[in-house]
Amino acid sequence: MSIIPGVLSTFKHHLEERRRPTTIMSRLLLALFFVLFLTACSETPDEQTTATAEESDTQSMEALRSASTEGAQSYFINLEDGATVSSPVTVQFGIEGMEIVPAGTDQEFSGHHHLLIDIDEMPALDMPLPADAQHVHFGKGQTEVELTLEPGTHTLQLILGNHLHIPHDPPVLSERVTITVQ
Ligand SMILES: [Cu+2]
Repeated sequence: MSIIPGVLSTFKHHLEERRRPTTIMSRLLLALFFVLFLTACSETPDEQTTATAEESDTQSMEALRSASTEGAQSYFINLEDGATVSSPVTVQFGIEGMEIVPAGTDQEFSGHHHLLIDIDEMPALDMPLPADAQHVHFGKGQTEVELTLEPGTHTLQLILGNHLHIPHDPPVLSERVTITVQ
């Protein structure tokens, strides 16, 4: 009965179609769900199944990264490591080897700037960068910001993100500069 495998594979295909997330947000929610799920039941006998789920999820996020050009880097145009500045300070972003485009523009070798403020540990490079006061997105393609900082020592670093805010492969980073705000 050769019709049965055909029907089964059609059915399986249908299931896979249904399971495929349609938007990035649902992929992210799915990723978050898997992380929580894995944390909750990492000791269960179901380990084989969950490991497979984690693997395929990692692959799908990995596939959303974009390639960078060789030697591409970002840099601070008007800030040097060790500089003393007054707040608010205008910080200008430079880029070499890549093009700056607004977020959402899926174009080869391009992206938008993100400023990491006082970040000690680099965020995950295979996921969208967090968005908060310490991970600032410049999704309109801006190349400078007027930054208000508390007096004291601060670190600043640029990282480029692709159309989905995911760092490139390899990541396009600036030097991490330490500045003193008077
Ligand atoms: Cu972004």
